[in-house]
Amino acid sequence: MNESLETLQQEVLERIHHCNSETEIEEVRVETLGRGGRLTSMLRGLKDLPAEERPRAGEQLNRLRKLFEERIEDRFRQIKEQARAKTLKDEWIDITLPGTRWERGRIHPLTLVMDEIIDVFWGMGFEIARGPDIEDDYHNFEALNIPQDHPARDMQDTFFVSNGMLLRTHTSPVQIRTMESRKPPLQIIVPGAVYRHDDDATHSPMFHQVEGFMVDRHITFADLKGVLTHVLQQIFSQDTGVRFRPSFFPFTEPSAEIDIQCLICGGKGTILEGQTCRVCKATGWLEILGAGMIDPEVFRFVGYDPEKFSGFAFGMGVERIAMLKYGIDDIRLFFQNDLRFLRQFG
Ligand code: FA5
Repeated sequence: MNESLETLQQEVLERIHHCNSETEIEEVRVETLGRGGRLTSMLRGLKDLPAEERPRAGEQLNRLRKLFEERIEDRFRQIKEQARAKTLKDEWIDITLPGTRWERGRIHPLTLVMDEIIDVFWGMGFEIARGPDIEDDYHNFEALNIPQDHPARDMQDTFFVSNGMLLRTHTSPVQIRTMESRKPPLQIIVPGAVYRHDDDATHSPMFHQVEGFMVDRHITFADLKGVLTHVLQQIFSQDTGVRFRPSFFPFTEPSAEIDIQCLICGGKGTILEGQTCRVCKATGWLEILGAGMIDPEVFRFVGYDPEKFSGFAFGMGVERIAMLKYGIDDIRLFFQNDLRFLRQFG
């Protein structure tokens, strides 16, 4: 017994000493002190010993149990401490380092201007309507009185998709879609993206328009002038020069183009040291709007009686307005996502 106790003590202490994880130490504990453990079995065997040997053997076995329990607990604590020290070392954080600065996003200048335009019209009681960016030929051209092979189609270089579908070249098709499904009186604006095969300092292949139209009995060109003058004076300032020029659109008669005095060169046509103004191309004016009285032909397409109803419509270029408002001389800046540019707004 003495010898086997000594061997047991040696073996178990050795194993405890070499344990490197909580799992390993738990294994040793179960194998030694658990229900079927080696020491537990020996304790159970006490009853089979001759009565005179029992007290001494019992004392030795209990001493061993106490020793094992203490050592297991010590080793367990050591392993935990080592693990904690390793975590602290591996996950060390220098709390004196400056934190990461999260930059606050800003609203894109075009969104700012778009929201401002919408606000002005909203204040005048206009509703907002939307339509698809991928349009059919009928709504983008035909119903706007631009038949196949009509030279007016050349006014807007079109991106065709397939099967007669195209990227809408203007927001005017939403006039048709709205009038097809609703009856006058109507007072609507249509903000949205439009697409044309155009690309230079004042033309972008994707740009934004706000379409607007008002249809009722007795709407006149004076209403058109009144609404647009008020809107432009709200967006710019009361003293900004606005001019209406006769023009042509197949879907309005009479038609006008509306220019605003170039705010980049102050209407002079030249900037610093006599350099030609790139934005207004030395004219002192920049076209921002097309407008007119809705052509009776368009009313016929949507089933309105042109004898009863009249209306005006307009389409304004949002980028052009933003360029004038913020003094930007190249439309492409809006789409380059250069943070140095975008940080200046909002
Ligand atoms: C039209 O698109 C007509 N649908 C507007 C209209 C609506 C007239 C209702 C009558 C009644 P226009 O092609 O002129 O018209 O374009 C309107 C405005 O969009 C222009 O005044 C200009 O400000 C802007 N624009 C046109 N092409 C571009 C372009 N490539 N990039 C940026 N802005 C543009």
